[in-house]
Amino acid sequence: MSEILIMGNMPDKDLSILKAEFTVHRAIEISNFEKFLVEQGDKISAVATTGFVGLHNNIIEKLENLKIISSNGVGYDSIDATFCADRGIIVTHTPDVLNAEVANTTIMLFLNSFREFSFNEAYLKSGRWKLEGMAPYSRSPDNRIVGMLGMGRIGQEIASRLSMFNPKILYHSRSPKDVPYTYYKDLKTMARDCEVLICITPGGIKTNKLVNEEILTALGPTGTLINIARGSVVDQTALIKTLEDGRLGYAALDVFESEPNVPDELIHMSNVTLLPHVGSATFETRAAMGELTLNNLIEFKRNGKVLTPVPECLNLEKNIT
Ligand code: 8YV
Repeated sequence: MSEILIMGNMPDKDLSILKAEFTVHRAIEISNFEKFLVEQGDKISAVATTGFVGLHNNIIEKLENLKIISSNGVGYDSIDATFCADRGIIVTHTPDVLNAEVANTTIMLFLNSFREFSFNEAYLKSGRWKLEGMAPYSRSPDNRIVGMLGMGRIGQEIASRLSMFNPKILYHSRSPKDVPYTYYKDLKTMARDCEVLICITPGGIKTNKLVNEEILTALGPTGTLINIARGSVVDQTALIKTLEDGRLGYAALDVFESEPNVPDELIHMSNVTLLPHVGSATFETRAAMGELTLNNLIEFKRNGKVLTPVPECLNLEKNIT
């Protein structure tokens, strides 16, 4: 029976499905992981991991017979997919099944920024309504100019769900897409022209700190930054600085530079909405992501095929199948 190494947590139900197909080793149950890698690393042909946990190159190097890494999550910036492809290791992820949920979370961040639900709820619960009278007005989410950094599958779902607020949608990506929105080749120009900048682009070296001080300043004192992508896409120090000195108006964030650490400066700002990386975190969507993670492993074991390889491993899959 093939042997699999599971990194991070996995629901019991998924674990028993894997146990029927593989001999399972769980990293969290291995007391001396280094010793395990030396003594048993060559037996491992598959790894199940998550976007949070990833898999370091120095572990991959020790798994000499590794063939597949199945990662739970659409983002796989915690795995060096090019390094894996060069070694003939196929990496899979879980695209599409979370598009709707992540788009819903983005709409929640968008609405909370404009209508200030968190503030209003605290206003009621702390008794201020009774003491001070009606809460102050907030801004309408309707008819805004929204700039999207990224127009992939989730970006398109966000744009479509935003349509009920009658926005004008602009987008920046490496090349124009077949979508009915206005393309901007230059991110700074788009930041200057929009009121809300939504980040939904993959993390990794290519997008590291793409949203820097210059972009945040261009977004401006009444502008709103929404980050539902990866903390690494935004320069967090510049974000705090521009929010503090009023060069940027508002921020709504689901992701941070060094999770689960969130700077106190952000926590104490009233013009900021913060979520603990819950973009896709519903029972339903996490179940679908878990199922796809397992199905990639099982298909590969039974038929030598995978369902959702990452782009870097597409050619590899053609050679396998
Ligand atoms: C998950 C995510 O929380 O899919 C992603 O890329 O950011 C999230 O939906 C995470 O990857 C699960 O490990």
